[in-house]
Formats: sequence, structure tokens, C-alpha cells
Amino acid sequence: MRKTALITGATSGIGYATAYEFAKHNIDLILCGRRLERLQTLKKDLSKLTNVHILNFDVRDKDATFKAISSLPEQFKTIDILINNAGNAHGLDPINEGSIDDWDAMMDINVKGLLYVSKAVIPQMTARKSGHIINIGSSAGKEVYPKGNVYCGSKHAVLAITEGMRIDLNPYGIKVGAVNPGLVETEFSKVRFKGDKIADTVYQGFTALQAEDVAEVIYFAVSRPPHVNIADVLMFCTAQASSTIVKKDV
Ligand code: NDP
Ligand code: 8X3
Repeated sequence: MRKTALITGATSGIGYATAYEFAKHNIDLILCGRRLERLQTLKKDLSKLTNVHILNFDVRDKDATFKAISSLPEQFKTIDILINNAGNAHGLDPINEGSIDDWDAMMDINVKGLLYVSKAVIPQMTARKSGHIINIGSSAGKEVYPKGNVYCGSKHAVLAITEGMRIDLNPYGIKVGAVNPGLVETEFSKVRFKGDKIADTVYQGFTALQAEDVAEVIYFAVSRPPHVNIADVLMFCTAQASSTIVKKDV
């Protein structure tokens, strides 16, 4: 039977690659993000492979989030798989120099946005007693690194919320898991460093994970048999041993 997945943050990076990976496997898609043009291009491209609906909203906006998800047409109303992926780091500063706007953005998007989308989707899953939620955490949710403070805090929260969801949704047979990558070469560093050219150096001297590598793991998780739940995955590129240890070519 065909399944429908809602992916937040589908306009770039891991979410974008996951949309392609799922489309290849005939999963119907609800693709979300703020950049409408990118969503429209994705719809045009992926409609050749599967059924696609786009939702253009900011996960920070609670009302817009609920309105968008409740506006889904009949064909897309049943969401089997939720990929809570939208998120970013904003800034890399010691806590004493951090910007409150950056802190707000990370907590509002990575934590509260994930909760808003989940709150809008979970009731239909509990009613049906089925569903699968994958939250995109990070190695930063398992290990704090210098200047990572609030981003790491937001991703630690994602992992705690994931565990809480798995416990509370267990009576309903809903699968909940987290995929936690280390360094992935996406637009992540462009956003973190706000366009500063330092972003170009982050993935230099080693082969970072690519968004497609993470998308394959996400697809692996959603394609397991009903009795198997991939609860938590930590993935690094081979050059990375921990948040701070990366073997670079000199
Ligand atoms: P990208 O910057 O490439 O993608 C981020 C996505 O999130 C975009 O599609 C963006 O869409 C969406 N997004 C950001 N803010 C909002 C918002 N307010 N409302 C709705 N959508 C939003 O980064 P990645 O693909 O790397 O990041 C995806 C996830 O993976 C994040 O949760 C990130 O923390 C996590 N991650 C990334 C790692 C990395 O090294 N790259 C490693 C570990 C985890 P738009 O701008 O169109 O709204
Ligand atoms: C993204 C990976 O190490 O930049 O979550 O925090 S890292």
C-alpha cells in the first residue's frame, strides 16, 4: 500500500535529499518549507515519480503551521510518516557573546517548530493507531562542543522529546526514532555563519557526509518491517570521530 510522508525543511539539504529518496521508492510526499519557489520546482521534478503536495509555512508560526497541515487535500490527509527535519544552527559564539536573536531562532525552529508540526500530525496517528515519526537530531544532541551551547541545547531537547514521544506513543503502536548526523555538507554552515565566507571552509580537507547519505538512512528506517523500530542512529563521516575530532588532509 502507498504511504504518505510529510517532510519539513524539504527545500534544501537533508530534507531535499530525503524527498528524492522517498520519491524513488514511490512514497507520496507533502513537502514543506519557507522558500516557495524551491517547493514549486521540487513539485515539478518529483511529480514525475510520485504524488506531491507542497505546504509553504514557517514552523515558528504556530497558527500558520496548523492552518497549513489542516488544509491538506483529501488525497494527502493521511500522513503515515512524519520527518521533522526543519532546523539550523544560528551563530557559533561563546555563551557570553551569543545573540539572543540566534538563541530564539534555534529554540523556536529546532524545538518549538518540531513540536508544533508534531502536535498538528500526531492526533491522526493516535486515532489510527499507526504512524512513524523520525526527528532529525544531531551529534550535537549527544555531545556539547565549544561555542555550540544553544544549538547543542536545542538538539539535546530534540533527543529528549524523541524519547518522550516514543514512550507516550508506544500504546498506539506509533514508531518514533531519531537520526543524528555529524557534519553534513548542506546549506547548514551558510545559515550558521550568515553568508560569511568561513562557511566555505567547514567541509574542506575531508569528505563530509552528504545529504543523500543521511536520506538513505532515513529511508532504511522507514522501510523496516512493522515490528522493527530504528530508535536512534548516530552517523558520522569516516573522517569524524566526535564533534571536535575530524581528521583533515593537511
Ligand atoms: P539546510 O540549511 O540545508 O536545510 C534546512 C531546512 O530547514 C531548509 O529546507 C529550510 O527551508 C528549513 N527551515 C529552516 N528554518 C525553517 C523555518 N523557520 N520554517 C520552516 N522551515 C525551515 O540544513 P540541513 O539539511 O543540514 O539541516 C536539516 C536538519 O539537519 C536540521 O534540523 C539540522 O539541525 C540537522 N543537522 C544538520 C547537520 C549538518 O551538518 N548539516 C548535522 C546534524 C543535524 P526554508 O529555508 O525554505 O524554510
Ligand atoms: C550539525 C553538526 O557538528 O555542526 O548538527 O553541530 S554540527
